Amino acid sequence: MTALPHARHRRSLIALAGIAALVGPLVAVAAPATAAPLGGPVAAVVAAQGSGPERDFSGDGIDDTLAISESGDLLMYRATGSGSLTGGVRIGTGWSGFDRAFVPGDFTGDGRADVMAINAAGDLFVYPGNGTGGWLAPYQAGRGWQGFISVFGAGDLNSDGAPDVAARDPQGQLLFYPGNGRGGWLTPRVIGTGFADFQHVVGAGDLDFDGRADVVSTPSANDEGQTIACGYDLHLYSGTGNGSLRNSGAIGSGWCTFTAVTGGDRVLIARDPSGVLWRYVRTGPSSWTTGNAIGSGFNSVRLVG
Ligand SMILES: [Ca+2]
Ligand SMILES: [Ca+2]
Ligand SMILES: [Ca+2]
Repeated sequence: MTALPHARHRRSLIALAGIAALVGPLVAVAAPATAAPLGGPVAAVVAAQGSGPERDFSGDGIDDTLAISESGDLLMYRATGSGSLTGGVRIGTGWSGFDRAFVPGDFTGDGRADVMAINAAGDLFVYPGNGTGGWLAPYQAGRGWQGFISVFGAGDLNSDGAPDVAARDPQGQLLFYPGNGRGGWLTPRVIGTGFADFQHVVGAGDLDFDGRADVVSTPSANDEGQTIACGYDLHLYSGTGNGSLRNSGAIGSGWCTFTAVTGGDRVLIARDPSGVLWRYVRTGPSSWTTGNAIGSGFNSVRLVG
Protein backbone atom coordinates (compact mmCIF):
# COMPACT_ATOMS: atom_id res chain seq x y z
CA MET A 1 0.00 0.00 0.00
CA THR A 2 1.05 3.52 -0.59
CA ALA A 3 1.77 6.07 2.07
CA LEU A 4 -0.24 9.21 2.45
CA PRO A 5 0.32 11.76 -0.28
CA HIS A 6 2.67 14.65 0.03
CA ALA A 7 0.91 17.67 1.44
CA ARG A 8 1.29 19.59 -1.81
CA HIS A 9 -0.84 17.04 -3.55
CA ARG A 10 -3.43 16.67 -0.87
CA ARG A 11 -6.74 18.29 -1.63
CA SER A 12 -9.05 19.59 1.00
CA LEU A 13 -12.58 18.31 1.11
CA ILE A 14 -14.99 20.52 2.92
CA ALA A 15 -18.49 19.30 3.43
CA LEU A 16 -20.94 22.12 3.06
CA ALA A 17 -24.24 21.83 4.84
CA GLY A 18 -27.45 23.71 4.58
CA ILE A 19 -27.21 24.75 0.98
CA ALA A 20 -30.76 25.05 -0.21
CA ALA A 21 -30.20 26.00 -3.82
CA LEU A 22 -27.33 25.84 -6.26
CA VAL A 23 -26.19 28.29 -8.82
CA GLY A 24 -25.75 26.00 -11.74
CA PRO A 25 -27.67 23.49 -13.72
CA LEU A 26 -31.39 23.70 -13.68
CA VAL A 27 -32.69 20.25 -13.15
CA ALA A 28 -35.98 19.28 -14.68
CA VAL A 29 -37.44 17.00 -12.04
CA ALA A 30 -40.25 15.69 -14.20
CA ALA A 31 -39.38 13.64 -17.24
CA PRO A 32 -41.29 14.46 -20.41
CA ALA A 33 -44.27 12.39 -21.36
CA THR A 34 -42.31 10.53 -24.00
CA ALA A 35 -40.47 8.69 -21.28
CA ALA A 36 -42.19 5.35 -21.06
CA PRO A 37 -40.08 3.33 -18.67
CA LEU A 38 -40.49 5.30 -15.47
CA GLY A 39 -43.14 3.24 -13.79
CA GLY A 40 -42.71 0.49 -11.29
CA PRO A 41 -41.89 0.36 -7.63
CA VAL A 42 -38.40 1.48 -6.78
CA ALA A 43 -38.07 -1.13 -4.07
CA ALA A 44 -38.26 -3.93 -6.61
CA VAL A 45 -35.22 -2.80 -8.51
CA VAL A 46 -32.90 -1.16 -6.01
CA ALA A 47 -29.22 -1.92 -6.29
CA ALA A 48 -27.29 -3.34 -3.42
CA GLN A 49 -26.28 -0.78 -0.84
CA GLY A 50 -22.90 0.66 -1.54
CA SER A 51 -22.88 -0.31 -5.17
CA GLY A 52 -21.17 1.58 -7.94
CA PRO A 53 -22.62 2.33 -11.35
CA GLU A 54 -23.98 -0.81 -12.94
CA ARG A 55 -22.69 -1.22 -16.51
CA ASP A 56 -24.27 -4.37 -17.89
CA PHE A 57 -25.94 -3.35 -21.13
CA SER A 58 -25.99 -6.69 -22.91
CA GLY A 59 -27.97 -8.45 -20.20
CA ASP A 60 -25.54 -11.23 -19.32
CA GLY A 61 -24.86 -9.88 -15.85
CA ILE A 62 -21.31 -8.78 -16.67
CA ASP A 63 -20.45 -5.11 -16.92
CA ASP A 64 -19.64 -3.83 -20.42
CA THR A 65 -17.56 -0.93 -21.69
CA LEU A 66 -19.11 1.70 -23.97
CA ALA A 67 -17.29 4.12 -26.25
CA ILE A 68 -18.06 6.66 -28.96
CA SER A 69 -16.19 6.32 -32.24
CA GLU A 70 -14.83 9.21 -34.26
CA SER A 71 -17.78 8.84 -36.62
CA GLY A 72 -20.25 9.08 -33.74
CA ASP A 73 -21.18 5.44 -33.35
CA LEU A 74 -21.90 4.27 -29.83
CA LEU A 75 -20.05 0.98 -29.39
CA MET A 76 -20.61 -1.71 -26.78
CA TYR A 77 -17.68 -3.93 -25.82
CA ARG A 78 -19.00 -6.92 -23.97
CA ALA A 79 -16.81 -8.26 -21.23
CA THR A 80 -16.14 -11.91 -20.56
CA GLY A 81 -16.09 -13.26 -17.04
CA SER A 82 -12.39 -12.51 -16.82
CA GLY A 83 -12.99 -8.94 -17.89
CA SER A 84 -11.46 -9.20 -21.36
CA LEU A 85 -13.42 -7.24 -23.92
CA THR A 86 -14.90 -8.61 -27.10
CA GLY A 87 -15.10 -6.54 -30.30
CA GLY A 88 -17.21 -3.41 -30.28
CA VAL A 89 -20.81 -3.71 -31.46
CA ARG A 90 -22.64 -0.62 -32.66
CA ILE A 91 -25.60 0.14 -30.44
CA GLY A 92 -26.18 3.76 -31.43
CA THR A 93 -25.39 6.37 -34.06
CA GLY A 94 -25.12 10.15 -34.07
CA TRP A 95 -23.40 10.44 -30.70
CA SER A 96 -20.67 12.81 -31.92
CA GLY A 97 -22.89 15.71 -30.93
CA PHE A 98 -22.57 14.82 -27.27
CA ASP A 99 -19.69 16.50 -25.46
CA ARG A 100 -20.03 14.09 -22.57
CA ALA A 101 -21.52 10.68 -22.03
CA PHE A 102 -21.37 8.52 -18.94
CA VAL A 103 -23.05 5.61 -17.22
CA PRO A 104 -24.99 6.44 -14.07
CA GLY A 105 -26.17 2.87 -13.58
CA ASP A 106 -29.88 2.16 -13.52
CA PHE A 107 -31.18 5.70 -13.32
CA THR A 108 -34.72 4.90 -14.42
CA GLY A 109 -35.32 2.17 -11.87
CA ASP A 110 -36.25 -0.70 -14.18
CA GLY A 111 -33.23 -2.80 -13.29
CA ARG A 112 -31.33 -2.06 -16.50
CA ALA A 113 -28.28 0.15 -16.90
CA ASP A 114 -28.72 3.51 -18.64
CA VAL A 115 -26.54 6.14 -20.29
CA MET A 116 -26.58 9.91 -19.82
CA ALA A 117 -25.35 12.29 -22.51
CA ILE A 118 -24.86 16.06 -22.53
CA ASN A 119 -24.78 18.15 -25.70
CA ALA A 120 -22.96 21.42 -26.31
CA ALA A 121 -25.99 23.40 -25.24
CA GLY A 122 -25.93 21.69 -21.85
CA ASP A 123 -29.03 19.57 -22.34
CA LEU A 124 -28.79 16.30 -20.44
CA PHE A 125 -30.51 13.26 -21.93
CA VAL A 126 -31.16 9.85 -20.46
CA TYR A 127 -30.89 6.84 -22.76
CA PRO A 128 -32.57 4.03 -20.86
CA GLY A 129 -31.07 0.66 -21.66
CA ASN A 130 -33.49 -2.11 -22.61
CA GLY A 131 -31.32 -4.81 -21.08
CA THR A 132 -30.39 -6.45 -24.38
CA GLY A 133 -28.03 -3.90 -25.89
CA GLY A 134 -30.73 -1.55 -27.14
CA TRP A 135 -32.68 1.40 -25.89
CA LEU A 136 -36.00 2.58 -24.67
CA ALA A 137 -37.13 6.09 -25.61
CA PRO A 138 -34.58 8.72 -24.56
CA TYR A 139 -35.74 11.78 -22.69
CA GLN A 140 -34.31 15.05 -21.42
CA ALA A 141 -33.60 15.14 -17.70
CA GLY A 142 -31.87 18.47 -17.28
CA ARG A 143 -30.45 21.61 -18.82
CA GLY A 144 -27.54 23.87 -17.99
CA TRP A 145 -25.04 21.02 -17.70
CA GLN A 146 -22.44 22.64 -19.98
CA GLY A 147 -19.26 24.02 -18.47
CA PHE A 148 -18.50 21.33 -15.95
CA ILE A 149 -15.00 19.91 -15.76
CA SER A 150 -16.56 16.47 -15.58
CA VAL A 151 -19.84 14.74 -14.84
CA PHE A 152 -19.90 11.13 -13.69
CA GLY A 153 -21.93 8.33 -12.23
CA ALA A 154 -21.20 8.41 -8.53
CA GLY A 155 -22.91 5.18 -7.54
CA ASP A 156 -25.44 5.32 -4.74
CA LEU A 157 -23.79 7.91 -2.54
CA ASN A 158 -26.74 8.45 -0.22
CA SER A 159 -27.62 4.78 0.23
CA ASP A 160 -31.25 5.09 -0.82
CA GLY A 161 -30.98 2.42 -3.51
CA ALA A 162 -31.01 4.87 -6.42
CA PRO A 163 -27.82 5.70 -8.34
CA ASP A 164 -26.61 9.27 -8.18
CA VAL A 165 -24.60 11.65 -10.35
CA ALA A 166 -21.85 14.09 -9.42
CA ALA A 167 -20.19 16.95 -11.29
CA ARG A 168 -17.17 19.16 -10.87
CA ASP A 169 -17.58 22.83 -11.66
CA PRO A 170 -14.72 25.12 -12.78
CA GLN A 171 -14.33 26.43 -9.22
CA GLY A 172 -13.58 22.91 -8.06
CA GLN A 173 -16.84 22.33 -6.26
CA LEU A 174 -18.19 18.81 -6.28
CA LEU A 175 -21.94 18.87 -6.84
CA PHE A 176 -24.12 15.94 -5.84
CA TYR A 177 -27.23 15.16 -7.89
CA PRO A 178 -29.20 12.42 -6.17
CA GLY A 179 -31.31 10.25 -8.43
CA ASN A 180 -34.88 9.60 -7.32
CA GLY A 181 -34.86 6.02 -8.56
CA ARG A 182 -37.48 6.73 -11.21
CA GLY A 183 -35.47 8.63 -13.80
CA GLY A 184 -35.54 12.03 -12.12
CA TRP A 185 -33.79 13.94 -9.41
CA LEU A 186 -33.89 14.85 -5.78
CA THR A 187 -32.47 18.17 -4.58
CA PRO A 188 -28.80 18.69 -5.53
CA ARG A 189 -26.20 20.16 -3.24
CA VAL A 190 -22.50 20.88 -2.97
CA ILE A 191 -20.59 18.13 -1.17
CA GLY A 192 -16.97 19.15 -1.64
CA THR A 193 -14.44 21.67 -2.83
CA GLY A 194 -10.93 21.47 -4.23
CA PHE A 195 -11.75 19.03 -7.01
CA ALA A 196 -10.72 21.20 -9.97
CA ASP A 197 -7.20 19.93 -10.47
CA PHE A 198 -7.89 16.22 -10.59
CA GLN A 199 -7.68 14.61 -14.00
CA HIS A 200 -10.40 12.05 -13.34
CA VAL A 201 -13.01 11.66 -10.62
CA VAL A 202 -15.32 8.66 -10.76
CA GLY A 203 -17.56 6.54 -8.60
CA ALA A 204 -16.43 2.94 -8.26
CA GLY A 205 -18.59 1.43 -5.57
CA ASP A 206 -17.58 0.53 -2.05
CA LEU A 207 -13.79 0.47 -2.18
CA ASP A 208 -13.13 0.45 1.57
CA PHE A 209 -15.72 -2.25 2.28
CA ASP A 210 -17.79 -0.32 4.79
CA GLY A 211 -21.00 -0.88 2.82
CA ARG A 212 -21.16 2.62 1.33
CA ALA A 213 -20.32 3.81 -2.17
CA ASP A 214 -17.11 5.80 -2.57
CA VAL A 215 -15.43 8.10 -5.09
CA VAL A 216 -11.84 8.15 -6.35
CA SER A 217 -9.69 10.78 -8.04
CA THR A 218 -6.51 10.77 -10.10
CA PRO A 219 -4.20 13.77 -10.44
CA SER A 220 -3.30 15.62 -13.56
CA ALA A 221 0.05 14.53 -14.94
CA ASN A 222 1.12 18.12 -14.87
CA ASP A 223 0.23 19.45 -11.46
CA GLU A 224 0.63 23.10 -10.56
CA GLY A 225 2.90 23.75 -13.48
CA GLN A 226 5.31 20.95 -12.69
CA THR A 227 5.53 17.40 -13.83
CA ILE A 228 4.93 15.43 -10.67
CA ALA A 229 6.21 12.06 -9.72
CA CYS A 230 3.54 9.52 -10.53
CA GLY A 231 2.98 8.23 -7.04
CA TYR A 232 0.48 8.28 -4.20
CA ASP A 233 -2.10 9.44 -6.56
CA LEU A 234 -5.25 7.34 -6.65
CA HIS A 235 -7.21 9.04 -3.93
CA LEU A 236 -10.17 7.62 -2.03
CA TYR A 237 -13.11 9.71 -0.88
CA SER A 238 -15.16 7.49 1.36
CA GLY A 239 -18.90 7.90 1.15
CA THR A 240 -20.64 8.43 4.45
CA GLY A 241 -23.90 7.00 3.19
CA ASN A 242 -25.74 10.31 3.29
CA GLY A 243 -24.29 11.85 0.13
CA SER A 244 -21.18 13.40 1.63
CA LEU A 245 -17.58 12.25 1.42
CA ARG A 246 -14.49 12.21 3.59
CA ASN A 247 -10.91 12.19 2.38
CA SER A 248 -9.42 8.77 3.07
CA GLY A 249 -6.04 9.28 1.44
CA ALA A 250 -4.21 7.41 -1.27
CA ILE A 251 -5.15 3.87 -2.27
CA GLY A 252 -2.95 3.49 -5.33
CA SER A 253 -0.05 4.98 -7.22
CA GLY A 254 0.94 5.41 -10.82
CA TRP A 255 -2.47 6.59 -11.98
CA CYS A 256 -1.45 9.95 -13.38
CA THR A 257 -0.50 8.44 -16.74
CA PHE A 258 -3.99 7.18 -17.55
CA THR A 259 -5.86 9.18 -20.17
CA ALA A 260 -9.32 7.92 -19.25
CA VAL A 261 -10.77 6.19 -16.20
CA THR A 262 -14.19 4.64 -15.65
CA GLY A 263 -15.61 3.12 -12.51
CA GLY A 264 -17.95 0.19 -11.97
CA ASP A 265 -18.73 -1.79 -8.85
CA ARG A 266 -15.38 -2.15 -7.07
CA VAL A 267 -13.78 -2.01 -10.52
CA LEU A 268 -11.73 0.65 -12.28
CA ILE A 269 -10.94 0.54 -15.98
CA ALA A 270 -8.18 2.86 -17.15
CA ARG A 271 -6.74 3.66 -20.58
CA ASP A 272 -2.99 4.07 -20.89
CA PRO A 273 -1.36 6.44 -23.42
CA SER A 274 -0.98 3.62 -25.95
CA GLY A 275 -4.72 2.93 -25.97
CA VAL A 276 -4.66 -0.24 -23.86
CA LEU A 277 -7.42 -0.66 -21.28
CA TRP A 278 -6.45 -1.99 -17.87
CA ARG A 279 -8.89 -3.47 -15.37
CA TYR A 280 -8.37 -3.27 -11.62
CA VAL A 281 -10.66 -5.03 -9.17
CA ARG A 282 -10.84 -4.00 -5.55
CA THR A 283 -10.60 -7.24 -3.61
CA GLY A 284 -10.51 -5.97 -0.03
CA PRO A 285 -10.35 -2.81 2.08
CA SER A 286 -6.71 -2.31 1.11
CA SER A 287 -6.07 -4.54 -1.89
CA TRP A 288 -6.39 -4.49 -5.66
CA THR A 289 -5.85 -7.17 -8.22
CA THR A 290 -2.91 -6.65 -10.48
CA GLY A 291 -4.08 -4.71 -13.49
CA ASN A 292 -5.17 -6.87 -16.40
CA ALA A 293 -4.97 -5.65 -19.99
CA ILE A 294 -8.49 -6.22 -21.35
CA GLY A 295 -8.36 -4.50 -24.73
CA SER A 296 -6.31 -2.34 -27.05
CA GLY A 297 -6.89 0.28 -29.73
CA PHE A 298 -8.99 2.51 -27.50
CA ASN A 299 -7.18 5.71 -28.39
CA SER A 300 -9.42 6.14 -31.41
CA VAL A 301 -12.61 6.25 -29.34
CA ARG A 302 -14.01 8.23 -26.44
CA LEU A 303 -14.81 6.06 -23.44
CA VAL A 304 -18.27 6.54 -22.01
CA GLY A 305 -17.33 7.35 -18.42
CA1 LIG B 1 -32.72 1.63 -16.47
CA1 LIG C 1 -28.84 7.49 -4.24
CA1 LIG D 1 -17.17 2.73 1.23
